[in-house]
Amino acid sequence: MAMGVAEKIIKDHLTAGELVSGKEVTIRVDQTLTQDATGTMAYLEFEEMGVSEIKTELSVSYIDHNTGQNGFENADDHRYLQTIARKYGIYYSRAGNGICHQVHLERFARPGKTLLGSDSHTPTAGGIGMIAIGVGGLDVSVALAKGEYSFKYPRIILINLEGRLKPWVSAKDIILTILKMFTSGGNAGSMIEYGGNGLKYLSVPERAAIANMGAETGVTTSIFPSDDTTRQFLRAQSREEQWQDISAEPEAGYNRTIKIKLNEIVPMAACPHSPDNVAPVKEIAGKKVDQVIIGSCTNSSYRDLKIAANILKGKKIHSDLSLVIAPGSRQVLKMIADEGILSTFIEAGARIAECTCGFCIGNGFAPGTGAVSVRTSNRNFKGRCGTKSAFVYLSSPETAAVTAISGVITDPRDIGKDAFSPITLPDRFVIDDSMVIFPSGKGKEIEISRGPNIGEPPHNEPLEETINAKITIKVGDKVTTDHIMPAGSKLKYRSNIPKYAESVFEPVDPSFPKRCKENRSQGYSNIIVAGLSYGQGSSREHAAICPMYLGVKVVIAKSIERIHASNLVNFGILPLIFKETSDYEHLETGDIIEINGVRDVLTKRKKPVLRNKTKGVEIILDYELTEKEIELILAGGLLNYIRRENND
Ligand code: MIC
Ligand code: SF4
Repeated sequence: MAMGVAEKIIKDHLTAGELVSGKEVTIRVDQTLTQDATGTMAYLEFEEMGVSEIKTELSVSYIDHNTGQNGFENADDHRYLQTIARKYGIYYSRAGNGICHQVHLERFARPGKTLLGSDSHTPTAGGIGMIAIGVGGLDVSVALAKGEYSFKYPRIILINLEGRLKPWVSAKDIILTILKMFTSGGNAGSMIEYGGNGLKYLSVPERAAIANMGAETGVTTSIFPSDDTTRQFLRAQSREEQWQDISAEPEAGYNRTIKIKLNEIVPMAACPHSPDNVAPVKEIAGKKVDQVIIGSCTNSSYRDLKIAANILKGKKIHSDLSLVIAPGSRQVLKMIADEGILSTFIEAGARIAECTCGFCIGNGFAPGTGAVSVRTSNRNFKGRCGTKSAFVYLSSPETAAVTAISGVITDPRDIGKDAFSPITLPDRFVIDDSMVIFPSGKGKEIEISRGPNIGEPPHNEPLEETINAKITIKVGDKVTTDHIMPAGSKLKYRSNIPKYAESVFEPVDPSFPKRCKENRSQGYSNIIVAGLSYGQGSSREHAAICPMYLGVKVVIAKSIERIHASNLVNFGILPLIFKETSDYEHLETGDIIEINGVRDVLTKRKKPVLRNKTKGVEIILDYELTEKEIELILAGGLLNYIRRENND
């Protein structure tokens, strides 16, 4: 049967299951990536598995999220990560080397391979023609220990990009257009494959920007073919021997096909407070802006900074606004320095930030009260930037750069076609991997360094027969993992669960942890009730671990996003969905509820019935769990399950 790009690679890596949408498949994992904010917990979990070596071809631990090192906790985490990397033969990309997705694309991503990463934007590497999936830390630690990953085989959507973009319109505008079409919810269980004659005009970093922000639609991943453009990119990175031709066969079948004419795309921006709240820049033009930031794993490549510099050359930024440039990697930084692009930014009045995530995760550069910030990043959830009252717009580097000059949101096409010159990538990027510590083969004697802030991953108990609980919180639609587990200044507690758990739901209802404790002291478990697309956004498994630590046993929602749903299962929290969404109205915070015989119900694949004792109503619930996931839930999570397996 004729196969598409995704199908070919998955088939090539299949160790169990069939390629049928919705059915569980297990694939070999060739590569993993972690970053410091999710990595510490992932490696602590990996240590619990008691294996002596990793089973992947290549694994990289990146330090990029929290590099500000306010307090000792951060530096201690980095030291822990460095020693554990050396012990187990994992590559270690030091702070300052760049953002994991950008560096991985430049130096490690390979067409035809599979990558599992403990960060939701891992699909960025799909731009080079690999299957790259974002998951929770525990899934990465299992992949390190076993070399495998199981997931539901997705429905594959083919997006054909036809024709060519007009001047001043770029990859970010394509993905924002797609986000407008797809929205940020309801796409779990799908993946996107790109094709079409327009691909030849899109470089690998541009493809990567599109694959990166595919994460905001909630799809499992996005992938591009590996063609001559890919080969050229790898050649410029001195890795041409890693290229292989991977294209879809002409008769390949897809669950859905969409055509996008690139010459019809116009500059777009995601308006506050959701990446899918997309509008043409023309419609919002004229809005006064206080801050512009060009950076993040979406738009911080050499191409992105060069086009921004072309716009800023010889100009000064508006006096009422601050411009920040955060290059994606040390390679990008070195190249813009060598070519004088950095000077252009400095002369224009830009502030230069480290090559890290920083601002994107609310770690510095928080806008002022009620301020407007235009950023090239991928998430503008309320408060994520560090200021609850701020308004964040997401745009292309082109839109960001012209806006920095004019002081108001501006359509880059206003500069005029004549000023436009397309960016061509260099024949050779500057290559210097000296900020990566390579595996030495001498791991055995390494002693792992553990600072006082580093705890142990908590375990859950096996699922009870009857759930007797109080509804601890009821939230609405599109509640993100940033709402559940804020990052920013709290990032340093990622390896200290008791401390981090004090911040669960802080942006929504800071009294949540206290209520959890009260309910437990009265003999009740805790339950979270939510609307549509619960757990969007980040892959942070802390959004499951910390609620678990506070005694949350069940989440009931209208729908739950993919990565968060697996994180819940991994930590033994039962993810249930309403059979009838209108039943959401029958549950309120404080209601006492009971679900009887839940172990038996799950084992026999029956529908759980919830009795709301406070309101005197019964509600039928449902779930989307594989056989394996049910076993994990019954065991109280994946760590218990593995421990049991090891003891058998
Ligand atoms: C994010 O963009 O929210 C993060 C920070 O990169 C997260 C991971 C994390 O919370 O550590 C992600 O996207 O997975
Ligand atoms: Fe880092 Fe932001 Fe990318 Fe997350 S989205 S990996 S915080 S740059």
